[in-house]
Amino acid sequence: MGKIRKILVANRGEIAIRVMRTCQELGISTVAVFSEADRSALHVRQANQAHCVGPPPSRESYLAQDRILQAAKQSGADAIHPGYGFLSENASFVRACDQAGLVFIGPPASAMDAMGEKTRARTHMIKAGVPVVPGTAEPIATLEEARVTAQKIGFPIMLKAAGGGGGKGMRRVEALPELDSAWRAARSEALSSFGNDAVYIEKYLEQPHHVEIQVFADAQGNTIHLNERECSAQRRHQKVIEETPSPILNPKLRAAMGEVAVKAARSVGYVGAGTVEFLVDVHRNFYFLEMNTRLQVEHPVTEWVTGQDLVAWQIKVAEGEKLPFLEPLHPRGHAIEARVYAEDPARGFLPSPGKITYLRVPGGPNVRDDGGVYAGYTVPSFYDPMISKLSVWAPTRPEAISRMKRALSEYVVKGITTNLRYLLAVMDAPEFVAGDYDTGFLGRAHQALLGTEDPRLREVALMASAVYRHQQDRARAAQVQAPRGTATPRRWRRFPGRPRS
Ligand code: MV4
Repeated sequence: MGKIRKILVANRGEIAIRVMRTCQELGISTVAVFSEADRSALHVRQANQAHCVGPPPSRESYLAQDRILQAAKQSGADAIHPGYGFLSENASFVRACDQAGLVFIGPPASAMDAMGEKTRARTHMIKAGVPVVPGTAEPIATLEEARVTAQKIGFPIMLKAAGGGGGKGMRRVEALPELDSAWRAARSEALSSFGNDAVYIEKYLEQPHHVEIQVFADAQGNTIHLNERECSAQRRHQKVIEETPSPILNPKLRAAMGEVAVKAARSVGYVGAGTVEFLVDVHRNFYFLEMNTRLQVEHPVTEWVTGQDLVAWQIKVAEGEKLPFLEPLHPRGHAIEARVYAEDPARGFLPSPGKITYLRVPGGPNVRDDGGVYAGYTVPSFYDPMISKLSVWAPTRPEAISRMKRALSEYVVKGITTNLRYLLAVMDAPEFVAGDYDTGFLGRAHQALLGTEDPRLREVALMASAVYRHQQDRARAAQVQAPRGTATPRRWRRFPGRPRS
């Protein structure tokens, strides 16, 4: 492993830009790949070179391993950074990179294999002495076995797809009579989502928190953690707000979780940046949930409090360098991230692709916008509608919340609908402000967060529109009253008509 000179970023949007920014600082040349829907995307403009890898559907472009590898070869890249999503956790792609002599900036394929399937990961973790949610390590073969096992564990239980993730193929079961139909539903959803109908059982944890630990390992066997991120503010398994430190951890619990996360990573021979996800129950017991073998969307909050560039260290570790920040690391202050989506909260968070006609991105002290769009850009409908991640840092949590509210209120996106107002409402939600919100928070607060329209604002809007119309009409009328005898088009003389937009 030597110095990397050129990196192909096998991704799009904000994360592709994020990775390229660090490459540029390190003097590393960048290659973008793009689909036909992304010709005018910002990540293409950020890169030193760009290769079209296929039609809009991800399967034929960003997920097409051969086309990505071909672009890497043609461009003379010596490494591939996968970002998150797409090919980032695909062990067969890692092997294909290895075979092509390309450095994959991420963990070895064997670590991905170990963590990819939930039941296999649970088996590894139990062996390593990592606490997992009580339940089975192996898939359940028959409905009869499910009945016996569920009764032994005690209801409520959770059926989970072995191949799964993201809440698919997951069913909560309150009591024995419901097991039959839940079993069938979980299996068929698991099969259609993951091509694998294997299902296992866990004890159901009521109102857990989702807390994850950032880990980092180098190829020399040094493994450390960089504290936690609180990610309980999710809706439908999509994170909306992330923060660090978690308001529910104390130093002792943090140290215990960090130690366990490092143990988990070491046990699978992990190298690079990874995240160990835990569920934390009401008694503050914590249980391994899964490991994400990639850089996470929410890594900026960890960068804020540690002052480190995680992408830079991914690259250095891939070059064979030792980790520089062997513990103790002393994270400072508080950071919050809000995900800005092109979606309409009032219409069930329906994606709202389309042309951005005006964009004002917030700035000022300790505000960071990881964006992937620009004014005049059309957000395509083919991909995830996240357009930016807004993150802030402050010495304390209340100050970080104030700063986030200030930054959100500066944000202006016209032409498409965004969740910006919803994000502001989250910052004002009593549960969030109190700092004790579990994974059910956004669901419970749903109506309050959508807010009600202020009738006075409706009146103001009507008046403004009447004034605007009046001015337009006067302007047109002035044009109509052209000097006598000039050749004013006949249609103008009758009535100015509606202003054309
Ligand atoms: C659970 C759980 C309660 N008990 N497992 C949802 C996504 C998947 N990765 C794990 N999930 C859950 N697993 C047991 N045994 C509750 C959830 C859960 C959840 C977890 C993390 C973040 C948000 C969540 C929202 C709803 C349910």
